[in-house]
Amino acid sequence: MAEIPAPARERRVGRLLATLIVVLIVIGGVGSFLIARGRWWMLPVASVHGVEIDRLFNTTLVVTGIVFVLIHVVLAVFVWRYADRGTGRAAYWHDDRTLELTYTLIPAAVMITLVSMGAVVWAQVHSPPPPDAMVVEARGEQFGWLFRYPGKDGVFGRIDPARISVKDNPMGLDPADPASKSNIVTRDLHLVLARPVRVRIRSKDVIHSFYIPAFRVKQDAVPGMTVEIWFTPTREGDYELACAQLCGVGHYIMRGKVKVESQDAFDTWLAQQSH
Ligand SMILES: [Cu+2]
Repeated sequence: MAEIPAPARERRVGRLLATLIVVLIVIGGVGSFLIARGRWWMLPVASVHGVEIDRLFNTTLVVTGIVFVLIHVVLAVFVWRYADRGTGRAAYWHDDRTLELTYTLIPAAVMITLVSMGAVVWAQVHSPPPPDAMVVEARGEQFGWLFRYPGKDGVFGRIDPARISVKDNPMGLDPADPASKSNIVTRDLHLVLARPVRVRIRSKDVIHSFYIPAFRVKQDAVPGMTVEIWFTPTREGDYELACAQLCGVGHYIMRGKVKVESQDAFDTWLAQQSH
């Protein structure tokens, strides 16, 4: 058998290695996607807005996924097909108007479509809350969450940071304000099923972030500001509130409990909370 010339042998080894790499990448990509979906995928959605956000997320993932695969297939085909055989010269030209317009306009159209879809959902999420929404305040601190319900009169009393006392007055309610009397301060967040809720988010010290993964809700809590968000829980149950902003050594324990329940159960619970 005639010996294979060196360049041809190298090419064959190169192609074998390329095939191996492509196969490994495909196995690794598909495998890790499946494992991630089973283990670390997003929690089942439990809010009205969350459904739209998930749809947007999946659309973006599919579109960018297709582009990613296509580009790498084209790259692999070119490496394979046009590998240097030790003969000839590479072609060179510039100024190809059609090509340049194509690779500019198509990605621009795709990006503008995705961004517009995102803007629509963003506008929904940040639209004014329905008038019948209940109101609750959430305050982050190093390291935990505190909630305040306005009580019967529906008014939040004045807060005075100088009055904050861990034991007696963690929220810093000002007793001089009559509206403070009916305010109810709690350690857990209870919400009513299918009832929109407006959350006034504040911080006592540094920047925290109010994050309830199951509701697809995430909003920074900024000291000196009250930031409002609203959403509507759609499933009864217990959920987790996390801080999504690295806020200090105890960041990891900033875990709050959220319970979504019927209006009756909520009223009973609220009545049991001390003022
Ligand atoms: Cu925090």
